[in-house]
Amino acid sequence: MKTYRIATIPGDGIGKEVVPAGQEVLEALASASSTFKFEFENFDWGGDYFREHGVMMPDEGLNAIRDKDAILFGSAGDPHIPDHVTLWGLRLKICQGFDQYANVRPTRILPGIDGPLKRCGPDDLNWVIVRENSEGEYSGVGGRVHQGHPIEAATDVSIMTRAGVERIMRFAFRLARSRPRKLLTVITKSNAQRHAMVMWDEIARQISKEFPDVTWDKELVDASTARMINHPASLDTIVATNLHADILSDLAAALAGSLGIAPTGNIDPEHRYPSMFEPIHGSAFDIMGKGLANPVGTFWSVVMLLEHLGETEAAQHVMQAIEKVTADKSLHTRDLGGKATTAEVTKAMCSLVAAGLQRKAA
Ligand code: NAD
Ligand code: K
Ligand code: MN
Repeated sequence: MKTYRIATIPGDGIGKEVVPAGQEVLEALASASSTFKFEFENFDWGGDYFREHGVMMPDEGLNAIRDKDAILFGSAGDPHIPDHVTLWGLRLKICQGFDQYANVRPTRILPGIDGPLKRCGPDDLNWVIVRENSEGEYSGVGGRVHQGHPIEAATDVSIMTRAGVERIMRFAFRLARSRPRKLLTVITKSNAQRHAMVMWDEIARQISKEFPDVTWDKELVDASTARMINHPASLDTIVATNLHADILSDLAAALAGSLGIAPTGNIDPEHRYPSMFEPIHGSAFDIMGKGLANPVGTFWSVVMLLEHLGETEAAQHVMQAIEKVTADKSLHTRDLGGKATTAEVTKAMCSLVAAGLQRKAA
């Protein structure tokens, strides 16, 4: 029996509601499996930890989770602490500390969910957005001078390296090749950003030569927002910079029905460090502590975690259970127009997951 060691980091807000829900699903899965189990360790990092210790996570925190097989994360963001402090002090510290340079965001319309687009069914919207997750606009380099004075100036420098762009392009082309349509759209803004983005385009062209079986095109980021809405079926795999993909993937999640459903993986494709899986949403201050959080984004993140561990069959089981849950409107939370609570959805999900495996074993 294999044991996977999982770090859970709920963080703040509804992260504290959806991560335990995701853990319950993994426990239900393990209880019905004869080939693997999980060993969880929970880390109480986040806003409360900050109030007590002055930091979002301890300095030696990365060492405490370095030898885990994967991390299940909730959200960093507290109503009483500036967002840049919570983000850089926790989530980005882990992403950058473990060089999780590929952020992968699958998007599709699940059964039972009505997206806002007319005439757009499940077959018309099936994307994976690859976000560069280690540099670019979120490099953290910059500063402010003459703070508060009329002559104040501030910079956030976007740094792109050849090595950084080459590895994310190669990752995206490889992912596109693994999908049936073998189609990649490279998002750019090289008309206005005439240095780094021009290099980005050149590297895309260069790497494409390694993947002659992948069809690819290039699109300016502003135009791509319109394309996502007007011609969703023309897209499949998408690669974009840290900032552009951050924005496009929230749009993608909304087009697929709700921010509460969308998952993501912060992945170290070389498996040098643990990868981290999380719903794409944040702390959702407006609904926290009320049992209204949709846990489906976390369940889907659990699917990605299982895929990353190589547990493909278990991942498929959990995905099938998710699709049964979303197909049942009585299990829709308020963001989907329903009345179900986080706990009700989680309970239904756990019994489906356990039952599915038992049937398989019988
Ligand atoms: P948000 O994702 O927290 O919320 C946006 C809207 O979507 C809210 O109306 C919220 O109620 C709704 N929503 C989000 N997730 C939902 C779910 N699972 N079920 C039902 N409704 C859901 O984004 P925000 O309001 O911009 O940010 C709030 C805080 O979260 C900020 O501090 C921000 O920095 C942080 N944040 C963190 C992450 C992360 O840790 N990865 C990501 C985004 C935002
Ligand atoms: K999150
Ligand atoms: Mn975001």
